[in-house]
Amino acid sequence: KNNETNKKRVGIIGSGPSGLAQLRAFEAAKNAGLEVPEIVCFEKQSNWGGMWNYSWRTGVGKYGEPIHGSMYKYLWSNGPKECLEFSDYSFDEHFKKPISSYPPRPVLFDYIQGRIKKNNVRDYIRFDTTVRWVNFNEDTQKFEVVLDDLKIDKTYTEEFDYLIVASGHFSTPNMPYFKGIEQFPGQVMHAHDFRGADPYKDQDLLIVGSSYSAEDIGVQCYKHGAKSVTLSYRSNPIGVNWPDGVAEVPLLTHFENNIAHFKDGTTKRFDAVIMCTGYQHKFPFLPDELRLKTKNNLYPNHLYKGVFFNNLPQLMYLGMQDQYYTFNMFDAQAWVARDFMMNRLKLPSKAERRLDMDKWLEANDALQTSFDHVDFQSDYIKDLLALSDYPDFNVDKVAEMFKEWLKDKDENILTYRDKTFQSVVTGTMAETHHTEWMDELDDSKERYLYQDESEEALEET
Ligand code: FAD
Ligand code: NA0
Repeated sequence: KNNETNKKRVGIIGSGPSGLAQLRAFEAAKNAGLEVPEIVCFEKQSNWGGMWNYSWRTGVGKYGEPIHGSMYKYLWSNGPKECLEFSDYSFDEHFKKPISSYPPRPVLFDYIQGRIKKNNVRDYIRFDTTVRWVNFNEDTQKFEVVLDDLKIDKTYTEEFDYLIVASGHFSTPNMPYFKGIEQFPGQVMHAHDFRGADPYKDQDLLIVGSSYSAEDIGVQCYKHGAKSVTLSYRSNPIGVNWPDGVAEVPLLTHFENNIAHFKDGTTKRFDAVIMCTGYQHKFPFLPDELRLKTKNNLYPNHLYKGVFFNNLPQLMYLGMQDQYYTFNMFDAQAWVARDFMMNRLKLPSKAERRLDMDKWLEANDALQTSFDHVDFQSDYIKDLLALSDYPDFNVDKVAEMFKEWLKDKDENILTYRDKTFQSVVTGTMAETHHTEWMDELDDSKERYLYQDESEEALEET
């Protein structure tokens, strides 16, 4: 009994892939017979999965909270699934058969849930609960977390010894202003509110930005029948071979009614504008001294090993980096965080941690090409893997796959999702999907997983 009351308490904010990785890490320790702390995970949505839990809503949710989701219909993985595979739960184990390398959102959502559905992990999560504020009490050395139970409209406070921030950072739009935009007669929105290409059929669409959202939303709108797609870049164009109907132009300078003017002096009329201008790291529930302040980059400052807040390592952040690696990186981070919380990993002094971060920040500053970025994040993953018993995987091979992927996109942005890769976890070669991506307009799990079988069955009868 006494032992129970002395148990350390861990609070986790968010049950997206990062928060779920933390729950899984503790579950793995528990299954190995170790005593784990008391864990509570808070999730403001009604279900887990974070970004992968698609919401048709935009603006605010049914309880008036800002909608977290930025994903949309017809979203297919933008990198090979072999680059994000959990090394403790393979795609083979989940789907029981090889699948293609670029599954649609519902299929990856299903995969994320597979390994945790087997245990009672759901019991640790309080859904429809928003973390409203956090205070660190210097006297007790505990976090006082103010929570809103949205369902019954009740505010309460709980204390934790450790706090994990896994609230994501692709949810709060960075929305620039362009002169004359207030007079633009068509729809102007941020990628965060984009829910699918259908409204842009037969329209002339302007997209501002030159990163993943711009590329993917542009290609999707082209695929689903936009009349034209114009991508406007600030620093560098995406620079792939675009099909007829898609073009890249320099930065938008201003609007005159429905005419956009660009830096090179050209103009074009548009029906709608989508700002694919990135997101802000936003933690409205954290006070100044605990808040991570960073832009989207591969090594946010002040996080030792990319996880521990250097001024107060009992505060940990997961998944705050820009991401080549995703699910497997969150796992590697969560395992390290777990070992610290279970006294299996000792951290060096604050000054030593500072030196380590400086080394990484310096390397980060020197990066130039996308290949350099891949290598940097691969080195970071290797560094993490050496610190815990998260099952090792061949990071160099994954890095090669990322580079293949970058080349494939350069070669043909419309067909790269038809390529296949080999798993570093099981050695399984991916299947070719039954329909080429450009012709596949249905992204449901049922069609993705079963259409080929039912077609085969039909042919046999
Ligand atoms: P999230 O998935 O964002 O989850 C954070 C969770 O925290 C959410 O459930 C949220 O509701 C909860 N939360 C936030 N604030 C609070 C609060 N105050 N109180 C309680 N709960 C809170 N990655 C890939 O690997 N492949 C892809 O194809 C891919 N496509 C993407 C497409 C889009 C449009 C976007 C935006 C991202 C994409 N990503 C992709 C990256 C994606 O961010 C990661 O895969 C992953 O979802 C990050 O996990 P996370 O748990 O860190 O954050
Ligand atoms: P993201 O593309 O939403 O991906 C997030 C972009 O915005 C940069 O091109 C930047 O230009 C531009 N930008 C910012 N401010 C601007 C301004 N004032 N004027 C013009 N352009 C501006 O965001 P970022 O941060 O990558 O790029 C911002 C995440 O979502 C990614 O991690 C990605 O993995 C994920 N995602 C995945 C998919 C799929 O898997 C689809 C969409 C998004 P500059 O000048 O700074 O280069 C299918």
